[in-house]
Amino acid sequence: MTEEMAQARRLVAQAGRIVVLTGAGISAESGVPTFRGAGGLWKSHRPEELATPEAFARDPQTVWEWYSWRRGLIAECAPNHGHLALARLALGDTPTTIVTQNVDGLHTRAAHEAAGDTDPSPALPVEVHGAIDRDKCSLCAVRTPGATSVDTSSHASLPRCATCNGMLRPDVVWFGEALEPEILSRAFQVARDADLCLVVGTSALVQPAASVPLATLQSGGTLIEVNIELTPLSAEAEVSLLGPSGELLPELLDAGPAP
Ligand code: BV8
Ligand code: ZN
Repeated sequence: MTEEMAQARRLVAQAGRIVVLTGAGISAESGVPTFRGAGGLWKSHRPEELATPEAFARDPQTVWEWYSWRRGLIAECAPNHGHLALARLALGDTPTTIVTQNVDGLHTRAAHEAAGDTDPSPALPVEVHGAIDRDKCSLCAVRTPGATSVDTSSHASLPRCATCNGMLRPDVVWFGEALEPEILSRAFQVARDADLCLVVGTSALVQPAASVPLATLQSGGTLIEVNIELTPLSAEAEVSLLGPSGELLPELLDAGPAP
């Protein structure tokens, strides 16, 4: 065990209240492409181009094709050892809240898997950017479960709201759109109340999510980062564990008492 890992395990053991912020990197080992890594580009479109209300207004068919492709891909994926180690932590004795930027639903599936027939709710994530497997009406905002594959063959075939016939969209937060106020304030509240923040698999470039760990720092807490490379938050981290989260999180969180 490296000295960094031993130190990080001591910090976890001593923590009174933990917040975790995750990004696309935690789902990479499950086969979900990250935004900035290889596979982030779709048909030469950058995610920031497609994940906007402007793109949807301009060309809903292409945006729906992208989300239908991602839904199909995510449906073939499963939570990995990183998701499961975090779920076990949150189901354990130290109060822990998982805040995620991911819309893939893998933290939720890990919570149910790790909880078995006990209550999974302590491990259910705060999804600050929404969930890809839900639809929301772009007119009346009614939310409904989303179809894994959407017929994008014509504009007329795109999904419509059963309540007002408005165009349905994925229930995710697009660039330039505000996050749900109560979800955002919950994310920052648990970060302020935590004395340890685990930052896992995020490039920490998208706001306001990237500021969640700073709320823990500002209230006197400590950061541990897990990533395959250094990020803008590395300088703020007490310990940066460099490597795949699917391997490092079980080592950090599972095995026996800290040395
Ligand atoms: C808003 C849902 C205002 C959709 C997403 C200039 C400066 C500051 C901010 C802005 C600015 N210009 C614009 C903004 C605001 C903008 C923003 O931050 N833009 C960035 C690009 C500069 N933010 C917004 O628009 C937000 N809204 O500001 O509204 C407002 C306020 C009031 C009223 C009206 C409006 C909304 C942002 C949310 C957008 N939606 N997702 C969808 O998914 O389709 S963001 C999306 O991108 C993800 O959810 C995530 O947040 C982000 C991607 O980041 P990561 O998850 O970190 O992924 P990435 O690929 O970048 O990095 C992966 C990391 O993992 C890497 O570090 C890699 O090394 C690591 N890794 C890889 N493999 C592994 C690994 N680590 C460990 N193990 C591995 N195996
Ligand atoms: Zn509607």
